[in-house]
Amino acid sequence: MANKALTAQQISDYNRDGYLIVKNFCNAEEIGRLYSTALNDDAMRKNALDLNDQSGKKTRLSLWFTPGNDVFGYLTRSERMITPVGQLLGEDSPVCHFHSKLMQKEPKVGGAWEWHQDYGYWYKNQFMFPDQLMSVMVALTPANKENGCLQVVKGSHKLGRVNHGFSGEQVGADITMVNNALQTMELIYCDLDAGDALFFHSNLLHRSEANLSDHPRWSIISCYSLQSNLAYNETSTSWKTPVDVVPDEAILNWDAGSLSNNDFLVKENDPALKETGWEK
Ligand SMILES: O=C(O)CCC(=O)C(=O)O
Repeated sequence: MANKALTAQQISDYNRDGYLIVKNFCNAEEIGRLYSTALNDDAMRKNALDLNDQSGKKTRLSLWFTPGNDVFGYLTRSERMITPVGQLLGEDSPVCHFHSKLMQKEPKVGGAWEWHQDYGYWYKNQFMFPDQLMSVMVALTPANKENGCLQVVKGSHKLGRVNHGFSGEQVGADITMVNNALQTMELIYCDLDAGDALFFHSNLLHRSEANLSDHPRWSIISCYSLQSNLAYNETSTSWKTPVDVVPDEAILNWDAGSLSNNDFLVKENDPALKETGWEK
């Protein structure tokens, strides 16, 4: 991606639709380095959590808060990432990294995600402003209808937050509201090639189906907030710490450590996870 800044048209598309796809956000060499770290880093593997979907299929992810000096830290702190995120969230306050998740949807076993808004989880952390929260999914493998790509309801971020209840170990949006939204707005399958990025608003309704194909569907999802967006019920700290931005070349050219020093979410130790489902 040669030019880091989004165009006025891209910003207006995001504001209208609640999402934006940027093709070739990472090149093949960068994805190669990220994907091989995802597969081989010990800390990433040891800290993977399995969450049950409604049907009991497992969806595996590793989640950490503070972005480090590893190849995923370099991606999530890169100018290429932070410049557009700042444009979309508003440039009057520094961008902070809430957390990142490596989503590991294995062939045949990778579970579904129920319809939800990310703010359906995050209002429990008492973040004040959903417009100042967003996620960026970067595909490490192709994602398509066959292997359970993300589905979004175009424009649904304008609904505001809808009610959420529990669904397996996940949180699910009120199905009446989801069905109303699906009758009113367009359902989009976000077909991504490896290296493409999907930027989406914290109130965008989205889900994904299980991966019943023979191919893995792996991605990293990084969530960002602005420093001005206070979270009154969140014990991690990176959400209020401005991102220490690195040049894009870091992803390929800088020495990258293991993720072993990262502050991973540990399911067993997290009271919120035990009591009320996991804290996404
Ligand atoms: O990766 C997926 O399939 C869904 C993830 C998701 O919905 C989320 O992290 O909010």
